[in-house]
Amino acid sequence: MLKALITGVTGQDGSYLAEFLLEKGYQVFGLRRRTSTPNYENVAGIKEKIHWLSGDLTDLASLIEAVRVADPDEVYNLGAQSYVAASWPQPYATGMMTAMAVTNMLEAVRIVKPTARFYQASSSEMFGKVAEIPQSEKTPFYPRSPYGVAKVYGHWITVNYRESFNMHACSGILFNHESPRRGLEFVTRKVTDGVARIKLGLQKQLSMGNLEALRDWGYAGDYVQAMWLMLQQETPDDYVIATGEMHSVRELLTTAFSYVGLSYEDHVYIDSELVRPAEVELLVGDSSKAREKLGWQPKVGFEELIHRMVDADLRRVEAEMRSQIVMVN
Ligand code: NAP
Ligand code: G4F
Repeated sequence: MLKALITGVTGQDGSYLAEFLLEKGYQVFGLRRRTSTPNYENVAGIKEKIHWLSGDLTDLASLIEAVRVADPDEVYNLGAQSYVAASWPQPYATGMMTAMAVTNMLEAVRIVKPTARFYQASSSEMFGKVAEIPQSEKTPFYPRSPYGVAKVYGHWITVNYRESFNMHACSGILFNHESPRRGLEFVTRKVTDGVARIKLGLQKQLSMGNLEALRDWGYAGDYVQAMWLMLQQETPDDYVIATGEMHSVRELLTTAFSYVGLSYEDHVYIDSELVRPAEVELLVGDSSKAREKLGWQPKVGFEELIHRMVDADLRRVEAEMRSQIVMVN
């Protein structure tokens, strides 16, 4: 039986990847750091099937022990401080969790199990102030946030370990991908959660930042398959994963509000505090290499994705309302 170790398993991508690998018959080990309020919501359906290991990406000894216990064939390094906006107020912590942590994880693998295949969660944020449209594996990086800078480090240290130690290390340069499990602070989920609350009468207004930003939004469930495909190749390499379609935050608002018969203009206001110190205005990916070499392609389109997310938030908020009524009675 193949064994996989996933960092960030409680996050959006980690939970979809764990489900995908369990389905394929893998034994899945999940690294979990200690938090004062543990949150297993994303992995609720598979919690008992995961072998839990205690560790923190900033603590090399814990990672060495995790790799020793799991003895993995494949390691997926998805853990990070992943919210771009938080990287300005917390630049050092972001550097430790998103950049230096990659060296820690690579070192743990190199020392304990150098033959294990390694996946690094790189990001389209590395393209930042984009040098060309669309962005491919050949596009130069110009990060625009401490998060983007940290991801560039993580990307290059992965390439460096591949070249220095002949490790099977891949870097997936993934464009934005979303789902009902997306954190509530990210723009798609903030909007779909806001739409559900407004529709159900719990909220009237929604504060937003830059509505003109353009993103290439795909479905997380499709993207974790690309991670796995990368590690099945004989030769390790780097791949852009994207839909190739670009939409603005304004279009996102129109799509989500109109789906429930509302108009975003009646509810949205701009809060200048939400506008970033340096913005990534536009991201759109060229994933032809992944499509040709991995045979990967996205299945869920933008509109379907946003509709699914609104539906899921409507169900969740309604359930919360019902349980509150029961508690009051
Ligand atoms: P996410 O939902 O924010 O999940 C992040 C995970 O990292 C959580 O499980 C979190 O655990 C864990 N983590 C954070 N700091 C840690 C530490 N010090 N030690 C151990 N675990 C730690 O992120 P995601 O959207 O699934 O993204 C997964 C990865 O892909 C991230 O590296 C992200 O930067 C990258 N990425 C994401 C996208 C995207 O559009 N989603 C695009 C490109 C790249 P807790 O529950 O304890 O916080
Ligand atoms: O949803 P976002 O916060 O995602 P962002 O910054 O693109 O980063 C995400 O994708 C990256 C891949 O490109 C990942 F590496 C990263 O981990 C993360 O998953 O913001 C998207 C856009 C930005 O331009 C932002 O300025 O939406 C704009 N925006 C406008 N109003 C807002 C808001 N973003 C958020 N979070 N909240 C707003 O109210």
